[in-house]
Amino acid sequence: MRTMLLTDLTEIFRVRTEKLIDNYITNSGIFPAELKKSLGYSVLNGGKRVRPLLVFAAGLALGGKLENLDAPAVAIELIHSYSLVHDDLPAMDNADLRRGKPSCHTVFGAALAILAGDGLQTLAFQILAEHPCDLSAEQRLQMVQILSAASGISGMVAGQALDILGKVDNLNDLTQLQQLKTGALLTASVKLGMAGANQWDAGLINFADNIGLAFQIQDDLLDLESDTETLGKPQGIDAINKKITYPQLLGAAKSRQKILELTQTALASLQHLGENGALLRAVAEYLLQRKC
Ligand code: GRG
Repeated sequence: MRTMLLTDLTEIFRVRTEKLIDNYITNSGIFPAELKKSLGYSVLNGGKRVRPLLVFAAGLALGGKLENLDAPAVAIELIHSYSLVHDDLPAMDNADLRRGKPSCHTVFGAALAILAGDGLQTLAFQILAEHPCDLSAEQRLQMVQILSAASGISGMVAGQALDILGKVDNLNDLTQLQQLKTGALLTASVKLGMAGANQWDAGLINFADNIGLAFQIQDDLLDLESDTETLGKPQGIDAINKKITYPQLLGAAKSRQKILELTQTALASLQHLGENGALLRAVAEYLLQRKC
């Protein structure tokens, strides 16, 4: 029953996000047709939609209006999807499978995959500026600040650069790298939800910081212990690319323990929200159970 409820909630927001994205890509006049196909292929392809879910959960927890959370939910998923397209390129992680399908560049070629990523990235900011809803200009500007800081040179791109440079060899540096590469966007999801609700809550940022790190450790474990079919991306790619990971530095058992501790800390930061924090708690539990 409890699992049913979690599944239903994540499903409702996944479907909502995908309908909105579909509207912006499939039902738009994007030209040329190959570009449009590569955009749709890269984003309407079965992702879990964790970041939009966090936007909705955070915004609704603080009394935000559902319609005002649509633009940031879509924008962050577009940014995340662009990062996956570029991450899979031969010059980066060189992965030929993503979300269970051949990655964008293997279908459309590297040049179009780079352009698809660029297109998704810029569309994200256009949607924040223009999506019809009653967000104020100040809220939209705040969202642009949050998303650009988290995805750009003080966030995800910096984390990816550290990763590509391959110099990290200890736990502190690995944590910094992962906070930038993966954590920044997860924390930004919660911040975008707060901006949509026009409320600020430090507890929610603490929640996001902790589940963000737990998410990455779990990603490392899944890459080590799962299989390609379940993951929808090449299993063992970290070892192939000689990436340093948490299980390598801590061992699998301690990594699992760390995920539980971080999730406990995250949940404790929601106490003051009472029942309003139920959806955020559900997201944390959903992430603990995820298999891909
Ligand atoms: C600027 C050329 C250029 C490239 C940037 C920044 C970047 C490329 C890549 C970085 C990001 C990256 C791939 C981080 C890993 C984060 C991660 C754990 C992704 C998987 O997220 P899930 O599990 O995936 O939410 P789904 O498929 O469910 O959306």
